[in-house]
This record gives sequence, C-alpha cells and structure tokens, in this order.
Amino acid sequence: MLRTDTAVTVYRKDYTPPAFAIESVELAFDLDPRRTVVTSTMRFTRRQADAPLTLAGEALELVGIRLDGQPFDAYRLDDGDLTLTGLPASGTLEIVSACNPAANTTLSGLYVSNGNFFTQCEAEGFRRITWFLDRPDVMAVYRVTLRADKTAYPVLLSNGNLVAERDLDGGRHEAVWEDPFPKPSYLFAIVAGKLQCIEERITTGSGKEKLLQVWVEPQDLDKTRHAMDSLIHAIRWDEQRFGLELDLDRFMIVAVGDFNMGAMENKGLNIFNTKYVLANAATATDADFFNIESVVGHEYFHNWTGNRVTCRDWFQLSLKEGLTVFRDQEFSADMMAAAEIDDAGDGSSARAVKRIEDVRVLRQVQFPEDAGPMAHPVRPDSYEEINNFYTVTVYEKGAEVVRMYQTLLGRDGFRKGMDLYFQRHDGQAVTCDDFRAAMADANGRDLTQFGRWYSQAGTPVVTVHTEWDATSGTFTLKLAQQCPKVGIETRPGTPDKQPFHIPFAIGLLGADGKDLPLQLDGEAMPSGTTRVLDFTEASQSFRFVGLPKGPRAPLPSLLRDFSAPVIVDADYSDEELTFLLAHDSDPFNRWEAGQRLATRALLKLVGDVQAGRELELDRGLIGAFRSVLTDTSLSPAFREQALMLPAEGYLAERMSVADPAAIHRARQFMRAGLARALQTDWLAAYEENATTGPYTPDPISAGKRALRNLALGYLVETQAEAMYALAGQQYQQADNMTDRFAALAALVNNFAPGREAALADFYQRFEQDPLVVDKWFSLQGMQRGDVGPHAGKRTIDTVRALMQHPAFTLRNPNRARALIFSFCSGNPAQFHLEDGSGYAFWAEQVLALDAINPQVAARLARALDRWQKYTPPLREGMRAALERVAASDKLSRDVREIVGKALSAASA
Ligand code: B3K
Ligand code: ZN
Repeated sequence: MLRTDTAVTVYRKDYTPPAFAIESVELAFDLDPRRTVVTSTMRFTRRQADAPLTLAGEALELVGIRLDGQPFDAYRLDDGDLTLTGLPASGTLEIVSACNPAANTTLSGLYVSNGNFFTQCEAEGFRRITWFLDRPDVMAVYRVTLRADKTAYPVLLSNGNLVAERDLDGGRHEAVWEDPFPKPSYLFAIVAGKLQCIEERITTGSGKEKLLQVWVEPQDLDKTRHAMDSLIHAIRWDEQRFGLELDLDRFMIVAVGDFNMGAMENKGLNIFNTKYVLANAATATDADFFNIESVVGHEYFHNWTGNRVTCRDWFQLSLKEGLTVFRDQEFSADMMAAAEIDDAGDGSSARAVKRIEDVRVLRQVQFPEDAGPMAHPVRPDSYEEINNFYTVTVYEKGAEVVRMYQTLLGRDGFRKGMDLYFQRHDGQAVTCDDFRAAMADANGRDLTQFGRWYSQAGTPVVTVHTEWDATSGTFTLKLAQQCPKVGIETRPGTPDKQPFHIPFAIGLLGADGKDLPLQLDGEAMPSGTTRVLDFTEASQSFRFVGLPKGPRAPLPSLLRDFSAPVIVDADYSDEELTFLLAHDSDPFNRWEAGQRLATRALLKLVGDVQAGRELELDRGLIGAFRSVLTDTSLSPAFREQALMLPAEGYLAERMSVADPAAIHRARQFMRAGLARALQTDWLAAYEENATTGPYTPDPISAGKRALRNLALGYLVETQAEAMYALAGQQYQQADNMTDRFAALAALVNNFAPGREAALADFYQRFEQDPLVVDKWFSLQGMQRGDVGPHAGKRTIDTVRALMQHPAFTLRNPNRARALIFSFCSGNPAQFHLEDGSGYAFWAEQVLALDAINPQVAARLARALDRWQKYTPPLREGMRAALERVAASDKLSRDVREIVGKALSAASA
C-alpha cells in the first residue's frame, strides 16, 4: 500500500558520511511474483563509534536477522527503517525479507512486467528489495544468486559476470552472478523471465574480447539490430574521444514495456524502456532511431561517468547526469557530422542541427522550469522527494554547464580535466566541486566564480548594447547580466545573487556578410573570427579595434553556437536579422536569427488577435522563409529546423501574460499564410527531397524526409483536395513509419476527409505493437480542435473517449504518457480551454495515477507549474485544480512536493 507521506525536507548542508561501511553483499532471491524472499548477507565495518546502524526499507516484510550466524534481536522498525544497536566493529549481518513484486505498481524496486521480473533502484528503489544503507556513497561488491521456476523464468540476469548455473529440484533453477566492481545500491539490477537476445563479440582498444547482448521478448527480436549497432558505436566513440574502455567482460541491454523513464545504467545490465530499444523501418520513425542511439550512448557512457565515479549524495546528481548528457550530445553530433562528411559536406551543418535540437529543448522546457515554482540550481540545496529532481535543469542545464567548461578550456583542456578527474576519483563517490577542481587544476585556471552555475538557479538575461566609432573603426560591446531570484530563492533570508562567469562567443560581420578578423583593445594583432569573451561582471565592455572604418557598423553575431544557457536581449532590426539569417558563418546563429524574426512576427499577431485587429502576414517574413526553403546550399535537415515555427509553449513564455488561445490562432494563421504564399516552393521541396532505395535511418536521408514531411504538413494546411490526396497517397504507399506517420498526422491535424479511415487503418495495422499504438494515442491527444467544420470540437472529449478504449491503461507509463501527458503538456490551446475542462481532467488523472505510480503522477503534476503566468480566468482555474489535488489526504510525497511548491509560489 502507498504511504501517505508528510513532507520532510532533506538539505545538502546536512550531509554526513555513513556511520558504517558495507564492503560486500551477497543476495539470494527466491523469485515468486507474489512473495519473493530475499536473503542479504552483508560484511560491515563500523566507521563511527557508538552509532547505531539504520537501514532503509520500504514495503518489506521482515523474516529474520542474524549477526555472525546467531539470531539477533536488538533492532526496531519505524516507518520501514530498521535500526540495529550494539553492533560490533565489524561483522556479517544476514537479513531475510519478503516483498510482493506482482503488486508493485510503482515500478520502483522489484516488479513484474508482462510476466517477467525487473528492478529499478535509482534513486531509492533498492530499499524496496532489502534493508540497506541505500545511499550512493556506500559502495560494495555484489554476488547475486537467483532461483526461480525454470519454465516460467528461463533467463536469470544480474550485474557483472555469470559464474555458475544449475538445475534445482521441483523444476527450479539457479544462476550466480558476480560484479567485481564496487558499486552503490542504486546500480544493482536483476532480470528474470522469458527473454531472448541477439549477441555480438567485439574486441576493445586494448585487445580484450567482450560479449554484448540485447535482451527482449521473443516477438521483438527483429527490432534489436539498431540498438546493438548503437552500442557498438558508443563503445568505439568513448575509446576514441575520451580514452575510456569497457571494463566488464559482458555488457547487456534489456528492454521492458513498463518503465518509469527512458533507461537505467545498472552496472553491466542496462534496463531500457522498450521505446529506446525496439525499432525497425515499419514501426519506428527517424526520431525513434535517433533517440535509441542517443539513449543507448547515454547509458553506456554512464559506465564511467556515474558508475566508476559516482555521486557522494543525490544533490550531486548533475555530476553524473549533466556530464553524461553532454557526452551523449557530443556522441550524436559526431555521428551526424560523420554521415555529413561521408556525403561530401564538412559536418558543420549536421552539428548545428544537433545543437539546435538541444537548445530548443532547453528553451522550451528548462527555461520555464527555471522561472517557475520548481526552479532549483543544477546542484539543488534541498528536496522533499529526490525523484522529483531528475529534471531538465539537472540534466540539460547541467549539460550546458559541462559544455561551458569545454568552451572555456578548449577541447584539449577539457580532455585534460576529464583525465585528471578519473585519475583522482576512479572508484569514489564525489561532488560537483571535485569535478570543477579537476577541470581547474588540469588547466591552471581559476574556476571559483564558475561555481555559481551550480549554486544559483534561474536563467541569466544578458542585455547587449553596442557603440560604433566610424572614424577609428572601434566597436564596443556592452554586456550587462541580470538574474532575479526564482523558486525557493525568493524565500526570506536567501543571499543575493552574484554575477555568473559567462563564456560569451561573438563574431562580427562586415558589409559583405563575411566575418571580420577580431582584435581586442590591447592585443597586438587580430586573431580568429569568433572569440569567447570571459563575461564575469554585472556589466562589462569589450572593445574591438582595427575594424574597417566607415559609417556602416559591423553586425554582431552574439552568443555563437549558444555558448551559455542565457537569454540574449538585443534590439536587432528585422533587416539585420534577415542579413544574419542569410550570411552568418555560425549556422546556429543563422537559425537563431530566423527564430527571432518569426517570434517577433508571431507575438505581433498575438497582440492583433487579442485586440481584435485584422491579421496580416508580414511580407518580409515570407521572403525570409522562401530564401531558406529554396537555398539548396543548406542541408535539408538544417532547412527543416529553420522553417519550423517557434512552439506555442515557447511563445507563451515570451509573453508577460500567456494567452494560449490567442497564441494558437496567431500561429495557425501564420502556418496557413506560409502554406499558401509558398505553395509552389513547398511542393518543389516535397518532390526534390524524395529518398530512393530501401529505408535507412541515416541522418542524411532522415533530413530529407524531415524537410519533405514538413512541406507536406504545410501543403495539407492549404485545405486543397489535391493536397489531401497527396497525404492520403503517402500514407498508403509509405515503406517506413516516418513517412506513414507524418502523412497520418497531416490528415488528422487538418481534419482532412480521409482522417477517420486513416486512423482506423493505422490502429488495425499496428494493434499488436504497443509502441505504435502509443503513437496513435499521442497523435489524438495532441490534435487541434478548431479546424474547418470541426471548429469548436474539443480535444478533451476525444481524450476522454479514448480512455475507454480497450487498449488504454493507466498502469503502463508509456500509454499514460501517450494520451494524458500529450494532451496536458503537448496541446496548450486545447488543454487551456477557458471552460476549465482541461484542468479538471488534469486533477482527476494526477490523483488516479498517484494511487498507482507516484513518480509518473508527479511528472504529470508539473504540467501546471506555470499557472501564474496565464490570463486571470485560466490562472484561477488552475489554482482551483491544484487546490483540489492538494486537498487529497492520500497524496504521495512526490505529488505533494510539486503541488505544494506550485501553490506556495502564489504568495511569493
Ligand atoms: N539514471 C537514470 C534515471 C533514474 C531516474 C530515477 N527516478 C537514467 C539516466 O539518466 O540515465
Ligand atoms: Zn543519465
């Protein structure tokens, strides 16, 4: 049963080392879905005189305790925790406990999914398996014995190496696994059930042979090749880029359909959501293929950044997550660039595409988090429930912080810092400060001020002013940074915020659009055309000298490649943005200029909608879009990025008071206008970007499909019969999921005549494939409600009807996310209807999910984080919904923290 938790805040300042060390653990599992018995035998050593040993436990039944072989009764149990007193300086403790995996719907600890056993221990799930010092700074070696019925559970897996296997009486069998590397309990894992694998043997850099396996349910075996290839690429990449080799003889990936997040880096036994393993041309899109490579890479890279060197406490989570996200981003960028180089390019456009995608997530999700009630520094100072802190701030902003080291120190300097980090800390549980010290010491740099990126929350706003002295050819850049208090920083007594150390990359464009050589005042000669400025003061000026004299000032290209996670406030004219879009040598900033233009035009349209003025599409914007669309010197993938309009959620954040209905109307007006104005060009792009030959998910052909399908989306927006037919034909004839699904989406979103038939056909074709059925639900959760004859039709009604569909269940997180999260977080205009229907639905679903799976419920709860940003009727509707949830007397600690913080922000 779920506990009803009272809020207890855990503070970073209260950290103390553990009173005991546990050097080794032997675990024996007698696996049974209803009652699994676990015998844990631990070698312990006392580290602090007189301290009792308090072991964490949750949802466990105590069967017995022995100390050095003798029954032991000097213990007490409170609220799950087991406290043992009078223990000797060292000894062996045996604890026998039982749990009920079949009844475990939280998917934390040991649970059953589709008849097989799986575990998830990070952050605090191990305590649901056995009593333990369940904290990351307790590292032990594990030996694991698994016993189960051989017919029902033929495969028995755990971390490390398989050392013995035998049959037992009564149709049972046993497997023994040993992991030679000391690890924290959160990296422990077992899997048991009817699974099959593909395997490969590879030889690593130092000449050792390794066994790689991808384990799935038998019917999915034909969807594992891409995950295996991705793993091999990741292993090679980590050797080449960071000199890091696979340390175990065997490395396994296992896929499970019921999983709270993407995947988990358990030592040698990575457990994955099926969504990030299974793919073939018929069932997975280019984006799915891409995400699989990225997540497989991410989990593999954790083997060094997270597992070999782990976190001292959970406040240091970004030590492993920010660093590992940075590593997976670099891996993907290198893979994409390699494909572009093979295709006769230089890789820069592919890298920019990856950077754009990452920055888009940062801006659309992390910036709002950093401005809302859950705002927290990359290294938080407190939490109520640690699972709520696996956030975009810890992950994505954390990755930006790691990237800034590389920007400041250069690639080689960063590598030196990494080498020193492993030299100093291999096998240890350390802090973000230890990482920063390694970067500083390896490069002889003072990174003290840089530490503020870990301790202060919020997104700094950098205001830019420039001065041009035409007679001396001197360009002065005046930067000012501001970062008001956010989230719990606004509580009384919090110290004032100090300036950040911002690596600010800049270039200057001459009248011909080419980069000018840069020379700062005081330097003997110009060097380079992009300079990274150390912007460390609240306001600071940088003078560039020796520039071509004359009335026309150079045009600055600011924050190139998005060199820091900040908002740049610069008052470019439309002409200047159009010039940057056409000429900037930094492809990221070409995209950025286009986004600024589109955002400006969209926000003006939103104002017009609100004021009841007639809407008119800016001619300049049409011209700028046409230039990008028809510029075949740009890669299709890049053009697709540049032609994608800023998302509705992003626009909401850019307004002082968000008005989702007006934003939607304005954006749809622009989409329809661009569709009509550029119809011939869209059609040409559609035809020119057809791919030939059998489907492959490589970045070059994926880029072509992306542009072609973007064009299709615009074309169907014209509501022309011929375009409906084009989409219908693509839907029927597609030989891959990317094209089929894009056509379906175009039909569905525009309420095309063939829409219902296509939806029914899609379901029928793929009803046996849960991941594709998720796509079907998700598309309908995100559909518009305001098109043509369907104007006024509410998506909420469709969503409620779909919840009655036989394939719908709240118990499977992927399914719940596909329908409910898609609607609540991916469909702002329909979710925020003024009748409050979306908010009532949200409250119902948060409460329903919380009774099943608090972690998933708490994620959904966050959909109302930004409630204070909306127009008064919406704000009040959201407040009422939050209060309704908060009033429940059965809330988990997870959901209570989220709604509590959202509501207390009201008074801040
Ligand atoms: N480390 C896991 C996330 C665990 C989440 C626990 N609520 C996956 C990852 O970041 O690789
Ligand atoms: Zn991770």
